[in-house]
Amino acid sequence: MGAMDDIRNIVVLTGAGISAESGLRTFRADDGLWEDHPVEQVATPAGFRCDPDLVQRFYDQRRVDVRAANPNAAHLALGELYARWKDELLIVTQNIDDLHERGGAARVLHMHGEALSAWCTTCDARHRWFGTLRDRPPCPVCGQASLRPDIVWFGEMPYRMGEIYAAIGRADLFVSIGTSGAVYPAAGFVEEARRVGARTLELNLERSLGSNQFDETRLGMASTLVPDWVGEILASQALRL
Ligand code: BJW
Repeated sequence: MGAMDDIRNIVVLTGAGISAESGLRTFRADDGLWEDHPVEQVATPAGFRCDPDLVQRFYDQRRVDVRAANPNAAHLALGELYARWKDELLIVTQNIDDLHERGGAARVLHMHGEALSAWCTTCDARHRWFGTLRDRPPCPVCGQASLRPDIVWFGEMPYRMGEIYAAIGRADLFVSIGTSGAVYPAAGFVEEARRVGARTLELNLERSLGSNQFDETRLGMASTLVPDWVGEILASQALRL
């Protein structure tokens, strides 16, 4: 994109596409997660009430998959940006994996929850969780067998929205990586970024639903596009210092 020399504060939004090359399936592709598991069944509170065993098994398997995956070049590039960027950088992810953290990004907001977290619906405690939930283990705090995946399903309020909108309000650049733009409120962040005067850049395999709202769209694989963009933005910072 054009002159990047006056960019200080950056908000990066990521989606399933950034983890696709780490072997984690996206949702809406032909071979995506929703192909085998209808969204109403596994990603809504009603689906959980209707068949908790099926939903717990689905997320038990997602937990296994996340632990087996490794960060790819896109996560690592954002980790490097995190280490070297001197002004504000906030990574907001819709992903429930921990590949940003393992790629070196220390501060990541998981707006749709985390695979490796369990939430007790009795006492509201959250626990880092590596095992299964389908066998109904007791909550380590209150002892009740009421742990569910700490995941934001459709109709539930995404996490940390106040912090996210505050960061967008300060942003000079908003970058969206590997998301189809099908799910709100994340799909509306680009509009908010434009409203506050930030530049907007999309890095994705194909045009997202909100693609026409971005100042610039670059199409390709995240493992190529993200390191290239990180190289550019770090070079612009070096020129400024
Ligand atoms: C690559 C690549 C490579 C592939 N390199 N790229 C306004 C209008 C209409 C509806 C609503 C609205 N506001 C709210 C709603 C309702 C609803 C919603 O958005 N519905 C839509 C279907 C329209 N939203 C909600 O309910 C949200 N809550 C909410 O709004 O609360 C307020 C409220 C509460 C109560 C009442 C009323 C309002 C909650 C949304 C929760 C989403 N949860 C999920 C599942 C949980 C996590 C999990 O199981 O992992 O989150 S759904 C699923 O979609 C998951 C994802 O985080 C999310 C986004 O998907 P993502 O990441 O974009 O993946 P894909 O597969 O769609 O796209 C991948 C992209 O990558 C593609 O474009 C590929 O091309 C690309 N790609 N390989 C680069 N190598």
